[in-house]
Amino acid sequence: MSAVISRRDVLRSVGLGTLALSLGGAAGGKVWSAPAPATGPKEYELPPLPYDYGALVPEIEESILRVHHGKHHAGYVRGLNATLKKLEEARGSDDYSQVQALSRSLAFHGSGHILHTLYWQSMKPGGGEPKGALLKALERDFGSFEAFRAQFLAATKAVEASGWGLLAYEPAGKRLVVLQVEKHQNLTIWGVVPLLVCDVWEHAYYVQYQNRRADYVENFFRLIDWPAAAKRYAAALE
Ligand code: MN3
Repeated sequence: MSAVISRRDVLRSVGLGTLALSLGGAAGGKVWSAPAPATGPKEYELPPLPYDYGALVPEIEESILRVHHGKHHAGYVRGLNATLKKLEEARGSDDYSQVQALSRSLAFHGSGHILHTLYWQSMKPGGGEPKGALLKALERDFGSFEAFRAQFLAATKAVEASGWGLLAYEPAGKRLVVLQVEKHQNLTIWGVVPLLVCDVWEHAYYVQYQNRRADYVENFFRLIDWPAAAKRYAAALE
């Protein structure tokens, strides 16, 4: 069963939110079909490509796209759902002995899913050139479109081993940046919106707690401003 839903909804359903909308330009258009989001907690699903497997020939061969989407990306989605299930079991049995490996697995498969979803949406047959607000922002933050292009190509070519070249909007400074994503499993899921955070660099607690980080973390937990987190959560859903 599938329904045509807005690009914004599709992006939200995979957690891309503002980042992807900023990259993608126009929001709100009904640009592709995807399974309608289920109500309540749901499993992640492999989104269909927004074009045919052969649509990017000659730049990308059909066989590459078929395996990349149907095997690699699908594997991330399966791994993400399996990891979430294991975390649910850990909570159920109050057994967090595997939490480090599971957190790594969550980040690895979560970022793999989000970045591949964005990758498919970052291309279209024939491509094109930026215009409007995105072009103005590229010119403002990189000096010119050509300078952005040079930096993006250089950074992406220079990613060490496996990874990604990424154009992103940095909301604190309200600017576009080019990032190299090395080992996307390094403990984040790209595109997440932070709601609350606990600093566990030693400078945050060592003078008072020395090596008793656990005590500090438990005391931090008592200090959490939940209404503020709730506001950030509401804003993230907008
Ligand atoms: Mn890939």
